[in-house]
Amino acid sequence: MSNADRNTGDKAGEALSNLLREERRFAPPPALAADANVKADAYDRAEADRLGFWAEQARRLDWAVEPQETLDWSTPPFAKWFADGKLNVAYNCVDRHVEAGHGDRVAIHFEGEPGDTRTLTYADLKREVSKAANALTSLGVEAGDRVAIYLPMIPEAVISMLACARIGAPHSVVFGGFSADAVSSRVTDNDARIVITADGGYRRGKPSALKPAIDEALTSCPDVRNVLVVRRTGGDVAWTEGRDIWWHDLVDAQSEEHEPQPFDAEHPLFILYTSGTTGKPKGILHTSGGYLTQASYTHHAVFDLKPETDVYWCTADIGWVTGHSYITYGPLSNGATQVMYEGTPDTPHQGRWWEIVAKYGVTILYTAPTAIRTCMKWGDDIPAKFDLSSLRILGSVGEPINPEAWIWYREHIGAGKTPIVDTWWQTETGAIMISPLPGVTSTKPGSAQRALPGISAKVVDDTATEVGNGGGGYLVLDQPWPSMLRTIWGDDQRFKDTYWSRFEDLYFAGDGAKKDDDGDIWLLGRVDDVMLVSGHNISTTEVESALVSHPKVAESAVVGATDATTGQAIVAFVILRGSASESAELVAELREHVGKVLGPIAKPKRILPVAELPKTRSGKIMRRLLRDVAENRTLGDVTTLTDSSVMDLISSQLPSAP
Ligand code: 6R9
Repeated sequence: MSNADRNTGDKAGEALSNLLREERRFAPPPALAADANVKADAYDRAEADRLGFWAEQARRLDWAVEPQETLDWSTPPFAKWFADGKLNVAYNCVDRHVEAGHGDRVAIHFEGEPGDTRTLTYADLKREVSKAANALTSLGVEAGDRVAIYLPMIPEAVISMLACARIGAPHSVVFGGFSADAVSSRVTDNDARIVITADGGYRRGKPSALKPAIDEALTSCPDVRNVLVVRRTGGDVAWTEGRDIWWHDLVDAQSEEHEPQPFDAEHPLFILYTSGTTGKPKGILHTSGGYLTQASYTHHAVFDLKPETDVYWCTADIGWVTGHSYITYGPLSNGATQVMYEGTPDTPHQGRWWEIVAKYGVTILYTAPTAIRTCMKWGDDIPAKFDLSSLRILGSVGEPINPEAWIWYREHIGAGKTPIVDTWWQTETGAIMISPLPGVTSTKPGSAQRALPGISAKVVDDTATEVGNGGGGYLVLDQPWPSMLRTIWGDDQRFKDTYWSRFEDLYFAGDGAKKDDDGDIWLLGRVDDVMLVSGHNISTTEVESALVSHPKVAESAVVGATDATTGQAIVAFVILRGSASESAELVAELREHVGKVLGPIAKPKRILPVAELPKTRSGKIMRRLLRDVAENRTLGDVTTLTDSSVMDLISSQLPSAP
């Protein structure tokens, strides 16, 4: 995204439009297009009557009281969708499928990391969710009370979320890899009185304890009454009598009957914290009817789910919004059969994911660019050993996907034929906003392309003026959408300041974007990550994509470090591919390569080969920490890193700055 780009006389800007010169196009397979759940007419219908379109999508759900009112936008930015309707979210995700005669359909094929498996049909899920709902009620949980969930990727994670939804108790899932501090700050912020956790889970071939983090966190959360503990690993746990309760003691003793009560469409469903780059984590609040409408519709439209025949697998963790919307609420509201995997992709071998795809006949796979690039690094021969012919749609989420990784995904995982849906959205948007439709869109490697039917996204400049085709600027949403966040928990002012103050009446997503000549959207990463080099705005994403397009580079992360002459200087951290070895010649070659692809202005000043990059649990590179390294500062907050030792590794590998 760049001012320079908009200035057509600017050579650097022209060179930086390289990404937009990606000319490969992939039309949908004809059979898929012919049978697609959503066809091109959906765009026109939604365009003609956006609210009518969403009212129609709301009818995908079973309402106890059908809504008459679609949107109340009388006090922006506080939206109410379907406000006079009433529904029970868990009923929509479970019971109604059983009532429709699909009780025997598999809801979850669970694959534990050690190789243990469990199959839950929709009838099983209904029993488990009902028992868990009764258990929570027996602990005094009432509608509106918050429940914190800190679990590994096991079925109880989904069961707990649905049990909370069933009794109207908003859940707050905290990623199982987060520290005790992260748990206590979240529990304190939303005043949860009950925590659901496990003794541990399996990661990288061994049990990894969870309960100790809860015990530590709760020393500063005196109001938590009970901790419900799932036994997963069988490891020893410290026990606080009167507070801690085994799940199998309490839940298994409950009745399998539970009558779901309807709640208002605007009843809070969950709070999920996003860390952002600065400040304390924001508790993003989502409510029931609008959220479920859009999670359900987008899952149906973007993944073209056919519940009778598809086997769907989203590799995200439940602690990320992707796990909420595309493991729990979207797929289950649509009656999907899905795979849930507990562990890491390389345990016990680097082909584990592909083995799982072959074993369950997965037809739809949804994962993140970071995982795709990791698989690329491990080598083409690994997926080649497995039968992946069941796959028919591949999805990507979390970061811009480099064209290089996109093509690899299609070729090596999708046999050169599956559509790829690159889905842009955020914790705050609740559900997918910009994405190709697999039966409609001719896809372009690296572009999320177009707002979904019913969604309006624009790219604007500093003055909120929409840019033309070929222009770049800020991504904004100029119309409310059903699954939009309702506020930041307990802080309406921060909600307004963070998202609605940069531009009047527009939701500012914080991402930079460009429009190509067809008007398709290309995401360029967080605007905080845009570099200003000698007066030119250069996006980290573009320089990273240029580096990854070199055959010897597997992954890269680019930051702008303060520089006396140029304002900011481009510093690139690169992970080399298997056989490439580090040398001054290679670094020079990479600089030249970037110069050739993007133009001399984008040549990194320094290129530092490293073994690992610091990432969040959802696979986003923490450029803030790399900036600290590049500018020789002490590191900021590392609590949301997947592996906090990587920063020590990187620091120890680097020569000090010149
Ligand atoms: C779902 C999720 C949101 C931020 C978002 C953007 C980045 C997500 C993307 C993408 C380019 C995509 N992002 N999907 N960037 N292309 N397909 O990731 O939510 O964790 O809240 O992150 O992720 O920068 O603003 P969340």
